[in-house]
Amino acid sequence: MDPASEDKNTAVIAVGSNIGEKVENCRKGIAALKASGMLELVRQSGFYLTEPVGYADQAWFVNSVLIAHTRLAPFEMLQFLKKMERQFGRIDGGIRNGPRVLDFDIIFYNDWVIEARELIVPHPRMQERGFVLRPLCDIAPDWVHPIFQKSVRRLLEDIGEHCEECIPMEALYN
Ligand code: PH2
Ligand code: MG
Ligand code: MG
Repeated sequence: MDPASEDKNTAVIAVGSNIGEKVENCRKGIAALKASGMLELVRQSGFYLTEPVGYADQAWFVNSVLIAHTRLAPFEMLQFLKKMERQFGRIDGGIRNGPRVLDFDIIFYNDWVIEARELIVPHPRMQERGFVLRPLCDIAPDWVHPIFQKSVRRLLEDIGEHCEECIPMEALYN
């Protein structure tokens, strides 16, 4: 094994915005993650325009998913991502599932299962969310959910018809 990869973890992070210049917010947020040097971006999905889930009376979201290598431990990564959200004007609290300038959620962290008050990994609702599974299936269809023991592709198939609208943004300009 490459000795340099020994303490390297692989995380999946979901990115979302539904306030203001949504694509720009996501792009700048992702650029800030890169610039921090705390994460090394391995892959990024395209952007999707997605119907709001959980709280319907709000604007559609722009969503994307990233795969990153990091030496941050899960809780360090959570604190770091929250700090980045605040830098983009995100205020703690607010409506649950409500509008946000920038949202970073940890979806997977290696194949670890974490069930703490502050952090649950895999993300406890990712298996219901097309806005996570659709973009993730584009970049890591074979990633296996460590609890359900199903691939991302399979989880996406399982939600089938019960998926909110997720429109690849390239499709809007063709
Ligand atoms: N995020 C939520 C709640 N609902 N819906 C979509 N389409 N995309 C999101 O990123 C999203 C959501 C809570 O963070
Ligand atoms: Mg979220
Ligand atoms: Mg969040």
